[in-house]
Amino acid sequence: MARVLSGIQPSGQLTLGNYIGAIQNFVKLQDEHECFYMVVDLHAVTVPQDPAALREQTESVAALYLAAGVDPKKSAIFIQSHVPAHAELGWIMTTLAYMGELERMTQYKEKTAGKTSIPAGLFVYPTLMAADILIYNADLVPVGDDQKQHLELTRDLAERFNKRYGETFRLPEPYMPKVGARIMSLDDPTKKMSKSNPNPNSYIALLDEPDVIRRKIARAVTDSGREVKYDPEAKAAVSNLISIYAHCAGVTVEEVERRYEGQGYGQFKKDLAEHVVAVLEPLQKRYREIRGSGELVRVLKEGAERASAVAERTVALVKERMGFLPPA
Ligand code: ATP
Ligand code: LTN
Repeated sequence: MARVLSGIQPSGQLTLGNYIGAIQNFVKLQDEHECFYMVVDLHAVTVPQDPAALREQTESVAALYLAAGVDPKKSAIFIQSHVPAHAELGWIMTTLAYMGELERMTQYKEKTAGKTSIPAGLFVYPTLMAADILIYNADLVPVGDDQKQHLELTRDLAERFNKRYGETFRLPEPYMPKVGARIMSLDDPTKKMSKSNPNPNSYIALLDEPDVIRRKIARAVTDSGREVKYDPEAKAAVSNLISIYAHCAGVTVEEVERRYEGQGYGQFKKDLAEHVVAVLEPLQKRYREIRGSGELVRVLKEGAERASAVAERTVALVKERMGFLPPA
C-alpha cells in the first residue's frame, strides 16, 4: 500500500485554500493508502509565535482535520513535535543540503524579502520538511502548488543520500488538485490566498461565520466583462471563484460555466456563497463537538505512537548507514 504524508502549520486560521489545496485530498487519499497527517508546529516556530496562541492553533488545526473528515481509524493524526525523530532526521538533511539550493527556494525569498534579521530556521525549513516526508518513505504528498519546489528539493536530498549511503529513501511525488492547487486571494487574484495575510477579507477562514462568508464573497473582486468563464490568464478573479465553486459543489469547471451561461456575476456569487456555507457549516459543527470532547487527546496520542514506530525505524537505519556508533 502506498504511503501518504502531509502537514499544515499551526500559524493562523486555516483557509479555504488550505482546505481545497490540501485537506480535501487528505480525506480522499485515506481510503486506499496508509496516511500520516500532522500539525507541523516545529515549522511554525521558524517565525516567532506567541506560546498560548501556538498551543491553541495546534489543537485547532488537529480538530479541523477531524472535522473535515480525516478519520483517525484510517489515518495517523499527530503533532510533529510529539515525534522527536523528525528533528533528528531534519538535522541530518540539513547536513546534506547546499546553501545555494536553499537560497533558491521561492517561499524563503518571499518570506524574507526586505528583512534584515532573518531567522536561520526559516532558511533550513525545507530540510525539515524533507525529513518529514522521507522519514515515512512517503510516495505521495498532498499539497498545494506552492510546495512543489520543496518537494523537488526533497527528491534531490533523497537521491543524494541514496547515492552516498546506499538505497534508503523512496522518491516522493506531490499530489495536487487539477483545479485549485493555488486558490487566490479574494481581494487580489495575483496573490495566493494565505492565512498570514493581514487583510481578513482576502481569505475565507474555515471557521468564518456563514454571514461573514457571504459578505466576503459578495465583496470579492471580479474581472471586467460579465461572463462566468474559466480563463486564469484573462479572467483571473472569476476563474478563482469558479475553482472554489467547483470544489465546494463537487462539480466540474465546465458544469459551472454551463450553469451560468448568459448570466452575470451576481447570481453566480450568491450561489457560490451558499455552496461554501454548505461545506463549512457542518464542518464547523463537528469542529465544535470535537473541541468540546476529550477525543482529540486520545487521537493525537495514538497517532504519535503509530508515527513514532515508523519514524524511529527509519532514523535508526539512516544512522547505521551513515556510520553513527550505536549505543550499547
Ligand atoms: P502561510 O500563508 O502562513 O505561509 P499557508 O496558508 O500557505 O500559510 P501552510 O501551512 O503553509 O499554509 O500550507 C498548508 C497546505 O495548504 C500546503 O499544502 C499548502 O500548499 C496548501 N495551501 C496553502 N494555501 C493554499 C492556497 N491558497 N491554495 C491551495 N493550497 C494552499
Ligand atoms: N512546508 C509546508 C508545510 C509542511 C509540509 C511538510 C507539507 C511541513 N512539512 C511535509 C507536506 C509534507 C508549508 O509551508 N505549507
